[in-house]
Amino acid sequence: MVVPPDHPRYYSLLYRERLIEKFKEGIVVAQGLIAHGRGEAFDYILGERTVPSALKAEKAAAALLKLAKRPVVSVNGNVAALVPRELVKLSEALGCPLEVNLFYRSEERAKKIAELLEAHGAREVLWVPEEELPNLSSERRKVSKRGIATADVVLVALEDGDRTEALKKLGKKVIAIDLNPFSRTARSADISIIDNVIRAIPNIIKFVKEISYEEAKKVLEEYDNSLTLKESVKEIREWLDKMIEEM
Ligand code: PTJ
Repeated sequence: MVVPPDHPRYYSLLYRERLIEKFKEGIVVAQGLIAHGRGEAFDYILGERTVPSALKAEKAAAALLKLAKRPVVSVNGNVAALVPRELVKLSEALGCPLEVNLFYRSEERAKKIAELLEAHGAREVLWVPEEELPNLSSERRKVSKRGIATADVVLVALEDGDRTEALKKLGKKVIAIDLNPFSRTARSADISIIDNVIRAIPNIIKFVKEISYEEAKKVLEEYDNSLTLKESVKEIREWLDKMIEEM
């Protein structure tokens, strides 16, 4: 379907079309369409914008990624469909690999996602797992030796809480992008970005390019994830109060 550019919900409809297209191509799973709907609902009550607390978390994420020795960006079906070019730009800015890691894993699907990222210019996409994470029974346990298995910082988006907890048990730092501030992922990550991946990834790229090593250290020293997470819920409350006043 061609989305009319003057439609008031143009971008929302455009991203839906993109997900459906990638669903038909076998990149996104049907469950991913449902997950996107939940994300849209949270985005709506955030005002479909990057709230101040999310921007703070995005800067902290850029700082942590910049200071990491072996960062890696984990990619699932939805993220690959929504922001393939931006994922490639982020991996280039950090000089780190992209790793396909799927909850509903099949080799065919993992390969298709890697090919999509390569078609957008990715130089290194890890998609053949050689190892398994302990403390995790889902397909997400399958990881690459040169990627998540040996990474010190892992960026994940649209995740289940189990893997975040398993990664943390291994001593890795986890940055999670999730529109739901109440999710287990958001509550267990080291840095929780309550924002749409569509806005979050470009913001992180911008901060990675701008921030110096000295500033990165300072940003992390001052950053408090639990406080930032609480602020995001307060920002939802303020937005809803504003909506009530306008009714
Ligand atoms: O591609 P696969 O096989 O790895 O499967 C991917 C899905 C998304 C199906 C899988 O990870 C899943 O089931 O995720 P959940 O448990 O539904 O969690 C998804 C979370 O992401 C929810 O908390 C949503 O609110 C949130 N979310 C949805 N869309 C976005 C989002 N967060 C940020 N940006 C979005 N665009």
